[in-house]
Amino acid sequence: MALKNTYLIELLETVKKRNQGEPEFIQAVTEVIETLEPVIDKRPDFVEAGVMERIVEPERQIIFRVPWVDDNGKVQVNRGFRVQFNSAIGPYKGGIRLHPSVYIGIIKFLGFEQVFKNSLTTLPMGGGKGGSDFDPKGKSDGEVMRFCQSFMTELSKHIGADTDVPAGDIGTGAREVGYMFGQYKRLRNEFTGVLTGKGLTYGGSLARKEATGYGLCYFTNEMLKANGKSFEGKTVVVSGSGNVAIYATEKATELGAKVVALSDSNGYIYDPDGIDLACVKQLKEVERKRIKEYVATHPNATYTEGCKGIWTIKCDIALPCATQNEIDGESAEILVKNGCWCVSEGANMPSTPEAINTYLSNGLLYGPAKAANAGGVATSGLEMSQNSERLSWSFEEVDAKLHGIMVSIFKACDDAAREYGMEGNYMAGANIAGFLKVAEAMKAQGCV
Ligand code: NDP
Ligand code: 2IT
Repeated sequence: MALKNTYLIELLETVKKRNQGEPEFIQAVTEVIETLEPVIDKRPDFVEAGVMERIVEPERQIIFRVPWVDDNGKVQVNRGFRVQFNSAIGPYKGGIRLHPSVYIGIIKFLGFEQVFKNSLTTLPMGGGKGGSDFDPKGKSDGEVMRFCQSFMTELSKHIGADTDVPAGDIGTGAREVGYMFGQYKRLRNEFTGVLTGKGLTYGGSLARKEATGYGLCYFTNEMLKANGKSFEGKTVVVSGSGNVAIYATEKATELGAKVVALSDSNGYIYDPDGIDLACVKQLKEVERKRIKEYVATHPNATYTEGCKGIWTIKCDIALPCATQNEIDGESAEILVKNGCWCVSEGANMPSTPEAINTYLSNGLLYGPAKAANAGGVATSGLEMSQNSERLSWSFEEVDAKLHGIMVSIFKACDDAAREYGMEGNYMAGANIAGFLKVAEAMKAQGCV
């Protein structure tokens, strides 16, 4: 989409100049600015209040050394990040990514998207993100613990239950959150809800583990219903085999679909009989093994090296749940050619701009990440509420609240898209609806 508003064109130029070498961040900002054009045309008050210039600049960026000692007694040094992007509607909130590809541009794109996503949840949470280029793969529990303790020793100076509340993301699950929480508690001598995604024995919420994948399916189901369709009897491809992918597979199956593929960063499995999720959970959640091990016990399933080929599998619905830019223009064309009519995003920014253009120009139902995967952080918000009132709710209660939030997010996206004359463009709807609340709050609080 080409911008016409000269103010926004200049703003985007400034963002590009100021953030050179950070293509993921520029990609995320470009999409949002382009879809906000009709809002800005209508709301000169936001321009006057400098909302746009402020919303594309993080409030604070912290970069720090993370030294730790490996099992051979050797000192290792990683780089840690926390980007506190926007606190207009609540304390900074967002996950911690541990992956060798992490650098400031990745954390900034994730923090920026988190601002709009958290706004869509209707809960009072600002946007932030953190991480490190540490790779938990192949490390012993002791190494992961020493890394997490060192990471938290510095991070603890910048976060707090009413300031900034981190959680999981790629490479950060219950084990890592546990080690980080333990270190925070020791350093501060306080037991507060400073992290979410905690274990159930020390303040975690039931259904947080399932929330992103379940929420993705609840959102997608609303989108399908609104368009006279359903999951029933449909063939689904899910990428990744981590937290989001596993629980998206579980809920899609429960809703009557057949999930036939999963992947990891080495390759993908195809099982025409439908994925045996108990086996995947054992392999991934318990044994921390590679997805290719699945075929050893499933003779009808095949394993193929390389991740991209997963998008050549014929399906009705694709749920990318691995990582950013995993579907490019070429893969999107293949999906469409093979009859796929719905893409809904569990991962953050999994589709390149070319892929999104392909979905929209071919009339696919497209559920954008900021809305479709908001169930994880929404349930983190519910964990914060439970921690604050020192109570814990039942699985059913949390799941029902999550469901209600995902239904309302779909409605907000649908309504905003219609209001701005882009009916069915849920990406535009998500960006606009998420933006409006934050923009109003920023304007009301003055130039801060
Ligand atoms: P996990 O670490 O549990 O799983 C990540 C999965 O994606 C693994 O199968 C991993 O394979 C694969 N993957 C990661 N990086 C790459 C890569 N560069 N190329 C190919 N495959 C890759 O993470 P989550 O399931 O939590 O996160 C998945 C996505 O969902 C991310 O985009 C995350 O930001 C997003 N998300 C997560 C939420 C949450 O609550 N956890 C909430 C909202 C969004 P391998 O094991 O080989 O690395
Ligand atoms: O991208 C995301 O929304 C997450 N990784 C979850 C963040 C959170 O605070 O639960």
